[in-house]
Amino acid sequence: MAKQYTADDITVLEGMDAVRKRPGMYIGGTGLDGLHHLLWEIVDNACDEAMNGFASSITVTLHKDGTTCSVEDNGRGIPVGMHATGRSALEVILTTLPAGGKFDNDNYITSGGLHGVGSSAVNALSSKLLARIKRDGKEWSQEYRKGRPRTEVEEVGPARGTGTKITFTPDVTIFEETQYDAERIRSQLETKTFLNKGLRIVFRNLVSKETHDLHHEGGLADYLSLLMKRLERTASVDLPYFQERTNGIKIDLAVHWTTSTREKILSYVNGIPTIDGGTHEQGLREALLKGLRSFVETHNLAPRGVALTADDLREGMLVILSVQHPDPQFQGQTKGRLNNPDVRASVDGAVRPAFEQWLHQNSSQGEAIVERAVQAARARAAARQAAQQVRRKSATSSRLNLPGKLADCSESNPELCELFIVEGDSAGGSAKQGRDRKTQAILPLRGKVLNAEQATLKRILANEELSNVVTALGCGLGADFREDRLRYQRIILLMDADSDGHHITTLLLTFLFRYLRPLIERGYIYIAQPPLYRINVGKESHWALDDGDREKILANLPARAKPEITRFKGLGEMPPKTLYQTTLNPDTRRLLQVELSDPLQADTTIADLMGKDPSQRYRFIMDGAEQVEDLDV
Ligand code: 28G
Repeated sequence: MAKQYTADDITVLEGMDAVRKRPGMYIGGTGLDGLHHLLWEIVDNACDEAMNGFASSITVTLHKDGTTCSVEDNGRGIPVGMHATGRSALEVILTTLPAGGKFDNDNYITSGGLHGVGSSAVNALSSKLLARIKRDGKEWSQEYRKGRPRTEVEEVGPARGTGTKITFTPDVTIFEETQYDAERIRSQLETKTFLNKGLRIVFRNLVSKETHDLHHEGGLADYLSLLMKRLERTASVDLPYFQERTNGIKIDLAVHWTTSTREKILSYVNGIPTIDGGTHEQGLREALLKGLRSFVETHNLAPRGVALTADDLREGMLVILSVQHPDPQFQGQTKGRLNNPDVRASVDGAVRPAFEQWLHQNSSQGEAIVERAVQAARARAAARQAAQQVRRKSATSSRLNLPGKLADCSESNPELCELFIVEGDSAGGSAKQGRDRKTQAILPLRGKVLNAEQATLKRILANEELSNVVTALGCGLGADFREDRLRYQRIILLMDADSDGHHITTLLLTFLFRYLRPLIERGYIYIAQPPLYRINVGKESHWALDDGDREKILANLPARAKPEITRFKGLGEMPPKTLYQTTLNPDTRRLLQVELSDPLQADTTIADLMGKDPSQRYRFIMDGAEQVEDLDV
């Protein structure tokens, strides 16, 4: 019998059509991100059922076609009984957009207890969706096409247990790409099991016929250990895992103090990464800081002569913080910052007493944290002293005190000036002859560059090469860095294209990272890319950066061409004109801009949030620099 249409049906159709017309508004886009978003919506609902204590296991299946997904939980099962409207709860959940809910409300982030939110959007954007519910000893089934019911809710047989299973196929007419990335699914699911201690998710990939049993009894503590391994960091102190509940929020926390000098907090709210931090991170910082300060006081651990700053106490801290909040408010361009003002005090209030108690029960660990901070404070003080000496020297008469080996440029506006730091006197000579004297300065390095990672600042400044770099730049270093005194806004490392050259580059970057990090952060540091080969064909010259480049160029030459190949053994061998043309001339050279890369971005959940970087950049991962072998001791 034909179904009678009611006003409700019209609303449903309009809602489903609205989603199909503007999918981007509901799931963020129709590319790969949007496609994966469909799956997270359904998975989140299953996780909610688990987090609320009704389900203990979730199975996610990527079917053979690489696009159809199933999610199954063993929770209570979505209710299938009839509403007064003549519609089942199941159908309402799967076909109505939450009014004033998630989709037009900036604040909404996760379902956070609101069941079924988002399933309707998934339904609308699926060419086919099948819901199977087990409840009260029976199994029920309903099928949809593009969000429209194709069948009634039908009883299909008896059932053991309870639960919900949703199988959907993303609509190829909506999505640009419909093949799922299995590794992305696996890693996102694993993050869920870290954030929900004890939760078990089985991921069955029927494309590769692999099954992953994801489960982390230790929750965040396990996550932290994994990160430490990935970062190759070593713990100096580890704080056992904390779990606190206050004012309706739940806080999960794992902390390590590592031997690295960097501080890193990874935070989540309702399982969503808050990459820009927010009030929960503020509260946490305060709690840890005040806790440590009171520990220092009661145990009389304050060092003589140096003050422990907040930065000293937090150096090397690696934290994972996960907060569950019933009504999170997010802020910022990407909604990556938690903004609820009360959370700050709640987190501080919950974490501080727990931390203080731990410190008093584990005072040797506490002392180790303080000892670490004292070392950081001493290093800072030493850096300041040494830098002041350098500055005093250069303040007497800035130009007169420049290193003798520096061939300075005539221009004095730093925005227009470039400094080339060049390996070797002979290359330095060619560069001096070939450069544009108005804007390009050349500083040749002859001796060895010290590995700043393993030397004290005093030794570093006694190293002639590095101290020349510092004086040429004019901006001081460490805590006394003054950007307004910087003499060049482009600093270009020009080394031979061989392993010695790469080694010197790494050593210089290590030094810059440790003592002049703002220069890297501001994008002032570049690496020149001198060619290794010249390939002459008739009157034409091609330049190849490396062997691969050379092969590519040769392959593209006409069959009858007779190329003449010259290999430059070093920059010093290159005629000044050639050096200018290939490496110095701003119109024709290629430079790599150095930028810091956060090793934690290897974490795929965070990588998901970051765009792809189209420009050519040299990502300098500091934790990698510790592997630089020390050639200069
Ligand atoms: C497998 C894929 C995704 C779900 C449930 C369970 C209930 C539910 C879901 O109820 C409507 C609104 C508030 C009661 C709740 C079952 C209470 C009693 C549920 C899922 C009705 C939503 N029995 N499991 N929704 N509530 N799993 N997994 O979506 O009043 S959604």
